[in-house]
Amino acid sequence: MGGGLAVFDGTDWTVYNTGNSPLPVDWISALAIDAAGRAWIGANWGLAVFDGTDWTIYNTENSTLPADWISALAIDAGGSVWIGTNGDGLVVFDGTDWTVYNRWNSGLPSYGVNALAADAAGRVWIGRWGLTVFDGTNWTVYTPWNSGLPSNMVYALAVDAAGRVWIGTSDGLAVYQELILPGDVSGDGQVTVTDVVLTLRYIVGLITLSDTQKIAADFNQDGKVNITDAVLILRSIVGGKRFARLEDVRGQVRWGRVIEAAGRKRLPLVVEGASNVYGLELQVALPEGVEFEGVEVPEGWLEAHRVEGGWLHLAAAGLNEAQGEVVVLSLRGVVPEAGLRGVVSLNGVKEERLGDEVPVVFGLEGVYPNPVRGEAAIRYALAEEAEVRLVVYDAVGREVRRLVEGMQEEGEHRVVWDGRGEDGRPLAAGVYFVRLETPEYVATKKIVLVK
Ligand SMILES: [Ca+2]
Repeated sequence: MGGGLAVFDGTDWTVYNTGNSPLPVDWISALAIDAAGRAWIGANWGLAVFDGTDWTIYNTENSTLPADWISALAIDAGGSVWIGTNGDGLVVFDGTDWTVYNRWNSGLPSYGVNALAADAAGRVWIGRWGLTVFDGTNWTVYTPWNSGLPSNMVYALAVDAAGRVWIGTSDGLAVYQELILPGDVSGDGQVTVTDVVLTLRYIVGLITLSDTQKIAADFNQDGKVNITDAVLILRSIVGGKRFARLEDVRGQVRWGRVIEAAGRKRLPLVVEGASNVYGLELQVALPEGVEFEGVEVPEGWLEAHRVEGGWLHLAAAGLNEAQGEVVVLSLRGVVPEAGLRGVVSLNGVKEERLGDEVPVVFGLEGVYPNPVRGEAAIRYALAEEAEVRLVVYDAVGREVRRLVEGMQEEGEHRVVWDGRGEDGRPLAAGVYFVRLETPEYVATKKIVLVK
């Protein structure tokens, strides 16, 4: 007797071993805890999962796990379990399939794995002979010959909340921190117009960015990526010149008169008394029957836009000041005289509502974007103060996330859903429903979550 798995809660030690649990051996060589609180336990006979009640054992006899000697474990941001073996490569288990990476089919420099860690950007760090990082596509190997790693024998790994990688080697402890060049969204080592375009495309939801890319895109480091950053990145490319402060933006935003030409409607967005307008983000609802055809932005400005779920989302930035008709939308259909309802932000600093003269429709107005990648804004309006429940259900009607529960004021509300369930874990791709309930009113909208 002796050995086994011990759990210390601050007061008591609970020991699990072959005598009192289904553990097949007492020698435990790797551990990881997943987001659901389950313990993944590795030893030289396979892998055990303990959820606090039940034990599940995986080994080469009862599963397609390719090796029995488990030397390292880590769980990535998506919930997949990474399993390092002593000599049979690296295995990833997504809950269904076991995928094996080794020297033959990947960039791994050795057959065995001593240590594993997963970072917030979805990368897996692998220690044994050197330090290898796998981003899902590429394998990069760091050794004392191509990096500051003090030894090529890596025995332990951890990633902290700031993204630093702590590396235990045979020759001391090393800490690795990636340098992120502000504005270098593409990660090619320089800041160019491409980075501005990527930022604009990200703002309107055309693309997603990794955590590292978001840090690079957040030029003013205020924790969010918006049109301010796009303008600042653009300015950093030109450099040298003195630019007006984005905070000094002035002007009154309104819709201009709709003009019909060649079967199309031109709807200008006017900034009256504009001063220091260098960037603009616009989100407007397209009424039933109104189709978006295109957009004109000031000369020399860059823009990205996206039309989805009845919404137009536009982000534009430039080095020269915009005045007068800053944006002109080209539309088809019956455009309301009062223009379109929505929100506009100048420089990412000054936000104004548009088209408020249009009567507000009460109820669940929409989900944007839909399909949802990452985050979606759910908009609804209340005719009067009311007790509100806003809940997301899965396709079979199970409640997966309660977004709002309580009294809310009359008027418009906007709630952001991050695609996660009540436990904070990302939900699987598929069909969901968001349901708004007040004592007077119930409405449901379908949401498609994509990865
Ligand atoms: Ca920012």
